[in-house]
Amino acid sequence: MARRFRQHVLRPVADLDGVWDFAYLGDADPDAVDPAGIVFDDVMAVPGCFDATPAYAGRRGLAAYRTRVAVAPGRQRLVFEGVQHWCRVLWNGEPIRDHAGGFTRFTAETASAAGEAEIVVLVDNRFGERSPLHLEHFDWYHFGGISRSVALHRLGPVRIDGLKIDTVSVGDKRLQVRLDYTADAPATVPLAIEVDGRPVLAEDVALDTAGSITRTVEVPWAAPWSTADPHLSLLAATLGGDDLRERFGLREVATANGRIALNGEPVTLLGVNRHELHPQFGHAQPAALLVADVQQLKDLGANFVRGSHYPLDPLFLDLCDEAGLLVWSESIGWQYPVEHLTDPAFVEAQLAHVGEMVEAARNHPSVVLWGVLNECPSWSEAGYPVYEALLGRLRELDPTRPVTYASLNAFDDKCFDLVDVVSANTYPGWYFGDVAGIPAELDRIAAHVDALGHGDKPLIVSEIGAGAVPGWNDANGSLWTEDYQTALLTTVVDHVIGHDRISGLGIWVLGDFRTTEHREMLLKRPRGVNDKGLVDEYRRPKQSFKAVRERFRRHDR
Ligand code: ADA
Repeated sequence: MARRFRQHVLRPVADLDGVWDFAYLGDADPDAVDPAGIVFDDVMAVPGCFDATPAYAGRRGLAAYRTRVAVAPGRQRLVFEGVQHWCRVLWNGEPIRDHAGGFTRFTAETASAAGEAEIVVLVDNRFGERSPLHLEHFDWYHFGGISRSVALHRLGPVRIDGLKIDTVSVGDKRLQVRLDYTADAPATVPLAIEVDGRPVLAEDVALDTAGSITRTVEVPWAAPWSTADPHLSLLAATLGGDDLRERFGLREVATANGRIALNGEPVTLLGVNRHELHPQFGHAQPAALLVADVQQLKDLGANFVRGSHYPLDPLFLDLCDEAGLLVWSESIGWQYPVEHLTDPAFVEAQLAHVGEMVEAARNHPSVVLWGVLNECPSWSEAGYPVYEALLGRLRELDPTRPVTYASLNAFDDKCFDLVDVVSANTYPGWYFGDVAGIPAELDRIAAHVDALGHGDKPLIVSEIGAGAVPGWNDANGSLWTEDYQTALLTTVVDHVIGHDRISGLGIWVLGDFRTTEHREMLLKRPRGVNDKGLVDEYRRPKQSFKAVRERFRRHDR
């Protein structure tokens, strides 16, 4: 899979990306499908979204993907970086894993004899019980398919299953490294850790059949990671014949006196929300597009990007690490209704999904904030325990980063006491009020948050924006024109830059993107597209891009 470094050198890994056999099974029930009877009469790219291709555009149903791979005997682990929305993995006709969620890495394991193995993945992009995290009314198109890379790992008797690298102290250049492992049997094996090719630890360790090893190591040569100088290091761990490498940056993120601080320095987040969507690729972002998006963010003068509204491609995070961009990583969500939010099956699925998000993104220095549940009922008593559970899980999994969520309406919100950073979505000048009223509205939100007693927490305006049909203007400068969008966004940026209370801005949104097929939403979205982008869905800049860029860049200097 496309990453900016190799994760395994010792462990044999086969890249399964390419073109797989494909069959569209439509209304079929996955439990009733006989894998031997599937007629694979087509092909599909992996990674790829089948319903982003012309032949299957707009289809919702079950699809089957198949590939064959030569395997050496022993334990095999398939690693999926993301499948939309639900899938069942079959190895030589036997189901070995079901997964719901999309956007996160999961694995499927089996033991196999030598020879050729057939891998079939049943992929379902329908809404319903199997996919409690996806609801049709969300404001984006839920493309389906094996949307991120797939690899096959051959496992030995000892496996490194995870590596967590935390900065203990930037000043003392000290790290805490936690290595999670599984082993076929208790054994004493050598453990070695190198950072940037220099040995920092070598010892024998007694392993159980599963456990964690935590050590503190020092990296005196490593420079801190910052937005201006995003210095990165590579840590390589080997344990009893297996290995895993992760890249990290020495950096600390904290909140104090109403600001976010990076390595002790207050930083104002200036940037955008970003969807991983494209008319031709759906959620499967080619590397060229991820590189282009990062170029565009840098060109804009942004230092911040919110992954709205789901976990981002690992390669995008690698590129943000290198570019010194600050990322809000968010679990999937969009205005879940109270009754859905409080369904135990949903909460269970969200907790698992949040765990997968953290596992995949925790070593990226660019990720400075964890977020959950965009615009959900944080105004309701019933919603509170769900926010508490998910934010609590984030803190438990990673106490080193602040947590937040984007509130639908700051004035009704009941969950701000649960976060480190208060984030408010608001659309003055678009869904209500006018452009002239924007500064007063933002100040009103800040004053309200302070009056609630959260004056010490940083405040981010996590969404604000206006629709603009690309290329459209009229003599009145009305809604949907590029002129109107530009006037609104420049008013916002001019007010937020230098504001003593607002410490972050996420413009809604970097690029236009296809909205859902839900009629109520479609009627509010010309061309079926949410067109609040600074660039259109093919990343062609609108007038507002240039105006915002001029302001963000001026601030940078
Ligand atoms: C909300 C939501 C976004 C988008 C936006 C809009 O704030 O969080 O995903 O739907 O509104 O364009 O109206």
